[in-house]
Amino acid sequence: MYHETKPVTGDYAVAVTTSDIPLVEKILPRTGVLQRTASTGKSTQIIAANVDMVLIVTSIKHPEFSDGFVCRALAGASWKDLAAVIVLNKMDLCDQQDEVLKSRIQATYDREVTGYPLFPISCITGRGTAELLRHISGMTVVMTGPSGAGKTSLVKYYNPSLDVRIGSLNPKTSKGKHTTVAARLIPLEKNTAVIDTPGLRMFSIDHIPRNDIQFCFPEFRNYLGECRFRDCLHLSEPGCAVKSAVERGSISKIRYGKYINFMNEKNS
Ligand SMILES: Nc1nc2c(ncn2[C@@H]2O[C@H](COP(=O)(O)OP(=O)(O)OP(=O)(O)O)[C@@H](O)[C@H]2O)c(=O)[nH]1
Ligand SMILES: [Mg+2]
Ligand SMILES: [Zn+2]
Repeated sequence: MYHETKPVTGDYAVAVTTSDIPLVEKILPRTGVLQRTASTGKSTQIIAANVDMVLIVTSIKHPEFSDGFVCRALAGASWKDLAAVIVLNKMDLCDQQDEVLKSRIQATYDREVTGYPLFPISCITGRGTAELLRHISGMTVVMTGPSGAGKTSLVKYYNPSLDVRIGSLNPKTSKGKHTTVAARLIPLEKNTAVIDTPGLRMFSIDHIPRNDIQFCFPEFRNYLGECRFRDCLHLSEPGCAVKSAVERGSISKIRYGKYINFMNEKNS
């Protein structure tokens, strides 16, 4: 049966099931949509629909942590009013030296600073996985992250009987090999479901209008409206309350730096 909208993972649909292959008749209205700009840069791609939360799955190393990826994905979630958490996987690979980076990441993103819960976990030792499962209990969540961060390993950890492919990393680059090729919803216990998705090279946010980027940084919200100019974009305007907060250390310099990058990209 013909319908204009293509179903995406997480959709609810009305389907006719009189034959072996169900025919989708109608896709029900979507809530909680995670989007990014497609790699062609031309259209917006829906990663998953009807989700309650986004898990940004990353690692400190193998692959290396990227503030750019995390800030883009956080902005993408925030723009669609989706709650997000940062999952720092592969903590078993971290030694004393990596603790410095872990503390820095915590200081940049953690709940008190930026408003995002951060879960250091390991799919090998199980560290932090029970806390994360409690946090997503009863929800449908979508995972996004770079290839090789361990998204599929995490669903496999929660549901060991699952038939899924886990890929090795490229030994030279420590990046993944884009093992997962399609998004898939995996039911876990107690009305909880996780959507596993293919790893991304970049979480592109070209679809967010330039003037809206400021609203995608929740830690800016207390200061918006306090700038000298009503149309302040918090770049180099005098009397900017956001910039003062950065200078006082109330907003992370790294996060503000990403804001500037995103704004500059939209100029070019
Ligand atoms: N040491 C360690 N390795 C892990 C952990 N989690 C996953 N891995 C390894 O990381 C590699 C990539 O895991 P995947 O689960 O396929 O990663 P992915 O994020 O699903 O990758 P894509 O499907 O390509 O996006 C595999 O070799 C896993 O065994 C972990 O907590 N610790
Ligand atoms: Mg995968
Ligand atoms: Zn300002």
